[in-house]
Amino acid sequence: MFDLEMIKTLYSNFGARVAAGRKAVGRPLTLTEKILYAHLWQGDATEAYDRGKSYVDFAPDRVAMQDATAQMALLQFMQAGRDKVAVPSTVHCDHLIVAKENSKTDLVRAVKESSEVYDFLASVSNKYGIGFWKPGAGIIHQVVLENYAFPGGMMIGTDSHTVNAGGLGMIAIGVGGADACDVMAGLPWELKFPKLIGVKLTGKLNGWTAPKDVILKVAGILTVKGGTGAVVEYFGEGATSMSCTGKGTICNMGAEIGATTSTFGYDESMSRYLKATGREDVAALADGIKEHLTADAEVYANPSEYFDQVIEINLTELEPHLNGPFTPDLATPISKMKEEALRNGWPTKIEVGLIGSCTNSSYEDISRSVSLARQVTEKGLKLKSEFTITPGSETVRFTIEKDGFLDVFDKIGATVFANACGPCIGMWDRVGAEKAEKNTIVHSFNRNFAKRADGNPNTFAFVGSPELVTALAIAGDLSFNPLTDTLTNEAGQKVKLDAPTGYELPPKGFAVDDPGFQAPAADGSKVQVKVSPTSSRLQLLEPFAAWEGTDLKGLRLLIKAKGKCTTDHISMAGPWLKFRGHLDNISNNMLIGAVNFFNEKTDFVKNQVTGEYGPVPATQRVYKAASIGSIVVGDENYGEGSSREHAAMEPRHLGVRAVLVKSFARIHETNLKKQGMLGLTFADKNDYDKIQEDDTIDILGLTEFAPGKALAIVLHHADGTSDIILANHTYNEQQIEWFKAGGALNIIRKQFVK
Ligand code: MIC
Ligand code: SF4
Repeated sequence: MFDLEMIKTLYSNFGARVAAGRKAVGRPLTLTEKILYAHLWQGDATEAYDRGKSYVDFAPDRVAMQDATAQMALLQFMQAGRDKVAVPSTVHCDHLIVAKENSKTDLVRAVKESSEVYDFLASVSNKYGIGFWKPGAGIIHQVVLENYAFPGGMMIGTDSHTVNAGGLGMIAIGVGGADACDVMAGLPWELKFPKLIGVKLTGKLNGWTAPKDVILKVAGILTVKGGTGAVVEYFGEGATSMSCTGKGTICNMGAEIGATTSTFGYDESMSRYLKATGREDVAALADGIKEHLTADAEVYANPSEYFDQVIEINLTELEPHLNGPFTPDLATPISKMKEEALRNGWPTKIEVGLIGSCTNSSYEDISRSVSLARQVTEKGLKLKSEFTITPGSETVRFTIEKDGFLDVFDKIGATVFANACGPCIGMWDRVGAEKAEKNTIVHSFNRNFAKRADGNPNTFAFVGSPELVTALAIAGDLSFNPLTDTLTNEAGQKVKLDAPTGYELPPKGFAVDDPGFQAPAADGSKVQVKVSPTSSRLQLLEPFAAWEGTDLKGLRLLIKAKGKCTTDHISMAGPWLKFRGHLDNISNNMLIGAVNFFNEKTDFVKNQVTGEYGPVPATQRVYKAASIGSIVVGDENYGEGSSREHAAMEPRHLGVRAVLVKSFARIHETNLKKQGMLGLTFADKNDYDKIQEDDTIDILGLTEFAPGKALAIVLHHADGTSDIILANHTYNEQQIEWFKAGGALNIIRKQFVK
């Protein structure tokens, strides 16, 4: 068991900290506020913070990193000049494993292909006191839930789905590597005090409906930007009657509505989960302070007085949903799918059903899917689509194998991939994907942006619960509604699938042979970290140059991105994941997925020096070589999706000076600031229309750059006319210092490196 002493210490002060918070705020507190006020960097609260406005310094208990982001986080940490991490931290190897044949073969291949990166991560972890979870151990968020998450704790992680740990009553937040670097270096972590969204769950889940449907429904209501800057707190009888891992699923996919995080109050389901995962002591400690691990009674009795927004969902009436294609907030109840698919021309033949991922691979999820898979044989059916399973951790995989579930899947012809992200992040060597044929897949992951799973822009991906995905894979048909429709079996009879059933936790307990953990050296001072100067996968970082102290003039427009521009569009994953530790090489994917407003094409922009059209990265490299600064213009919710700071570091590295958009997603905006970039928003969103392809652009007001003060942008158009527009920003004093220093790390380095 990890962290027991740390949890004891935290809990021993928790009540007093909460009381100080309550006194400062002057009213009963939500759970979110309790956890936040209990983690103030300064200790006891002395003032009430303004939700959605105040920047506050926090002291998180823990840091988690996955391999694709840890490389950059740790390359930055190595520059900070510390001997050891200041708070408990872990690295998890899960993103770099390509799913192709089966778990064993795929894992062996990945270890061979990525040995340089794994060795680097293992040795940095060993040196600096970081716990290391080997490839095959599982997906970061599942491993964290099983081992580290605890009620009332605060954690940050270099992955947007860190929020999964809200299922165990944490405030767990996804951040860029530079933020993780601060906390590991012993510095406070800054966050704008969030707004609060309360979701009251009444009734009880039943039949085909699963926890996933709660978040699919919430995503439909709030959309991909509705949660921005807010923490979503779930409560009510529907919350307490749900499993802890089900709560994890709901919190996990809260990343898709842009929420800072989501959480649930401590309850019996969490206690049961803690006990089942070998943490009886943590459960006992949590029982001891349980009144502080949920909101004050007045809050849930009268939610609209305490939350900025309240949503109510009756679980008894909630229908299974499918969200998609191409965006996780397009929610369709299964009973409406037939007509919606017809109306929109979505292909209804399902090629592949994929279950698992960090979102949905609990013992409960798998057992419920198995109850459907069993009916294939029992009812003389045949699986109509391909079907794959990616278990979330070795503990889950070992246990479901022991309990005979993998045999059931095997019998119906399913493939079990390695305990890793695999198809969820484009690490899927899908046969025929390069043909770019229009096709449909259904999965239980969380994201379904274009090209995400298999690189094919014409794959229509729909997100559903594992049980619905299983039923749809059996039917092979997107318009099949298992609640009402029948299937024709091999003998020509009409049969109906029984609703799924399963176990919240393994009746005979979890088991595992080798969980895949490697503890760090007690004294890492002798451990050598090697990075070959000729490596194509790892590159030591050079500090970025400081701001030149003047306004930025004569910038060229690199691209005016149209519509959805997620971090997948800015820095694609899949085949590019292999360059996550090499800034110059990965910069060759910069913005290649973004749609150019002027010609509707991707990766095809006008080079203002030559007048010719070409790929975005190559064009930017021409500007860089000629020392011409450039600017990227974007639409709403720019940088939605992941925490990958590469999406901010690549433009920084290649000489883009500013990103000017209608609105930002939270993590990406912070990542830009951290790397010393200018992240600006149009004061008047209509000014987006004034940006022309041949514009030369000045940014004025930087010498008086101050919080709350807009900057002026001059657009010099090619016809000799010009427009002056205003750009807002959210930089506070400290963040302005990051900009001036050329990046936050340049400031940290000064503190530690003598
Ligand atoms: C994702 O789901 O997009 C990822 C891959 O897990 C990312 C992190 C990354 O890009 O490495 C995330 O969600 O933060
Ligand atoms: Fe991995 Fe997908 Fe989860 Fe991201 S969302 S951590 S890629 S399984």
